[in-house]
Amino acid sequence: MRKEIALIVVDLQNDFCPGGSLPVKNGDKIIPKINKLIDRFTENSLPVILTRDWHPSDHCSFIRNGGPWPEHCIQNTWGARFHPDLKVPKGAIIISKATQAEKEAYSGFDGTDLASRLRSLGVNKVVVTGLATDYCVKNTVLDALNLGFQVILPKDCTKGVNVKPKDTAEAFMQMKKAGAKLTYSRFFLNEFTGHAASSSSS
Ligand code: VGL
Ligand code: ZN
Repeated sequence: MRKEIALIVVDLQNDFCPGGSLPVKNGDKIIPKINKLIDRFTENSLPVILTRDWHPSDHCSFIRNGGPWPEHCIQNTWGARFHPDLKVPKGAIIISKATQAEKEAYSGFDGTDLASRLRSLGVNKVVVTGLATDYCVKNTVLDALNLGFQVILPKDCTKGVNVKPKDTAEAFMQMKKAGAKLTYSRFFLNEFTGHAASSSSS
């Protein structure tokens, strides 16, 4: 079976959820919906990619070093772990990003081998979910489009930080303008059933 579509779950880590150091309001509420997507991709032997923010303890994005953010997602700490409710499947591909002290990287493609991993799996379309809509999700989606991948974005499977109140709404508009297909996970899953059925019968 060709694996033309992959699921990308961006940064669903403890520090970005309530109780973490850089919490996205209701960030954990999207997890059950993402788990449903993970189940469907796994059942159909389709790739599931999890990105994680994976900073050294002296990362440049931290306020202490002149950056905009409190310390978060420090390598091998509780805050950097995936949220315990997330059903990380066996065989998931884990992509660590922003691993160098002096370099910020919001996109899962920035400084990683994500694009070549996807291409070698025959993937040309990605479904992007996770945190945060207005930072790492947005940058991952825009890079994916620039790299020639089609992008589906289920709006109910992502949440934003909203440093400014309209940031998430603006991020959705920007991603749509750039060519992402915005939808909701229930609509996507309905179409996906057809996709999976037709590819297994051919
Ligand atoms: C993120 C702020 C800082 C994100 C990562 O995952 O959206 N936001 N580092
Ligand atoms: Zn970060």
